[in-house]
Amino acid sequence: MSFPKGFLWGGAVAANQCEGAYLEDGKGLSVPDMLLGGDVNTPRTFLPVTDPNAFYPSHEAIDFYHHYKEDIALFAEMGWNVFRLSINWGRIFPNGDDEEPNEAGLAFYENVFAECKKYNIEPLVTICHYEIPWAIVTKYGGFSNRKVIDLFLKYCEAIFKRYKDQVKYWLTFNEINIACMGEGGIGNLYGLGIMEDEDINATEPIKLSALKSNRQRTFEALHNEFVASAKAVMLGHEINPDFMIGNMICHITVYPLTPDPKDILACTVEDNFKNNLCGDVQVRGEYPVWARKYFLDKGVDPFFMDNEEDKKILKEGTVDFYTFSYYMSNCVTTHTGAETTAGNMSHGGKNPYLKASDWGWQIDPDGLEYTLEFLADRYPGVPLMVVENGFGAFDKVEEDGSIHDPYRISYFKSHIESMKKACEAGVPLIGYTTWGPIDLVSAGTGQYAKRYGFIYVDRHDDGTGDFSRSRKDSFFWYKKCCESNGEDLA
Ligand code: BGP
Repeated sequence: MSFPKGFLWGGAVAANQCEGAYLEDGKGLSVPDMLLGGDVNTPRTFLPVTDPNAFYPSHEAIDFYHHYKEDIALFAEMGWNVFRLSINWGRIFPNGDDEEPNEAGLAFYENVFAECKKYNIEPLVTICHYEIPWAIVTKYGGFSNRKVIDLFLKYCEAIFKRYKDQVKYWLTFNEINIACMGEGGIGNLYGLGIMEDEDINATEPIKLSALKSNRQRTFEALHNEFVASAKAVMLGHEINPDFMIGNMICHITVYPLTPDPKDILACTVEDNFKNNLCGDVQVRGEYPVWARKYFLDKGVDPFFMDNEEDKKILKEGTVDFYTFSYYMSNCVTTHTGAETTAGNMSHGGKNPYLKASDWGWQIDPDGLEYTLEFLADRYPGVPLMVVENGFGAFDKVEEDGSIHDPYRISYFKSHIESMKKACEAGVPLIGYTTWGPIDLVSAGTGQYAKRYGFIYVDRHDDGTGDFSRSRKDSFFWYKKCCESNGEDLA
């Protein structure tokens, strides 16, 4: 028996990358609504005012807001039993600190969950997927302000209560460790809702990588998010003890580039800091033993680690399961002159044994097996779930409308085979949601052209397209996979 009975098969999206309708039914602006598109060579930029002449991809995205019935029917046709989606915080609390939640926003997701139920698809809901309300950025300074913990909990309370009989699986913050990637910038804005005043008031587009950041503020804010996440877990369990509430880590698997012991040490430091720090706090309920020194080495005063009340909260609010995104791996070296390559929210060392996508993301299915087995050892007994994995590529529509995407099928096949080996080795893997089962806006580049879907959407970076949906070859392949519980991968 490879995949256990009841294994969850499906796909994952984020509200801001698929819904569109960015101001409809009372929704307020959120961070991605301020971002322009880029491409593989042109970084995405931030423009703090919505310029009527600029193209903001999240404003219409793929218009899931008006197509959700059709889309969920297609998901059901593939044989899914889970659908990961996020609630856009700004639909529920348009200004982040409103007295009452916005009824139209609550009703929208209620309808979406009802539609899932129709097909016996279990929703897996990310509470905050890079879509912090813009007013929380400008008025409160994002999670660097402790008041935002309470605003987040008020939002959690509204959705936990409203959907307590419709949703069982929840994730608190998408890729919470993005704060540990790169030097502030993108992590600060996407993950923590922090921008320095000078950037907020800018009148020209700013590259996300050029956003100013302050490390001390970043890690204080990350700590506040840990506290918010732990409190949300406790609150959720009070509202419905059957809730399963997990974390979500952007797992960038790393290898030493050479057997030089200095590379091994450097790789361990990188792995600990980028991948393990957040997971340890959320699963074990305390900072790992090396955290204090890591912070000090980075010039961060870790006073927040000694807050006795917070320590108690972190210990009580540990997650019920550990989830992560896995796209690629990178190498780490202390040697100069090594080649680098692009990756998910970060750059890393190029691996001479691996090929990469057109966006430079290295394809490493063995790394997924390695990662699953590593996590099962690190967090014994904690159920694991791969909640993002996928292949962004240019697709070509043939004259007869068909789309042949063998590269995508091959990517998924090899990664699912790796998961199967991990399950056979005893890893408690409970489910798998591919990233972008339907084409959507890329988080990193803001492109439509970087397509992930089994379902093609007629929408393009120049703003053309009629939003119509069609099935790619991979649609039929994934359908066989889901329907056979991962056995038929031919
Ligand atoms: C993850 C994000 C997703 C998603 C994915 C693919 O980091 O959680 O939101 O977008 O990466 O990245 P991209 O869209 O940049 O190709």
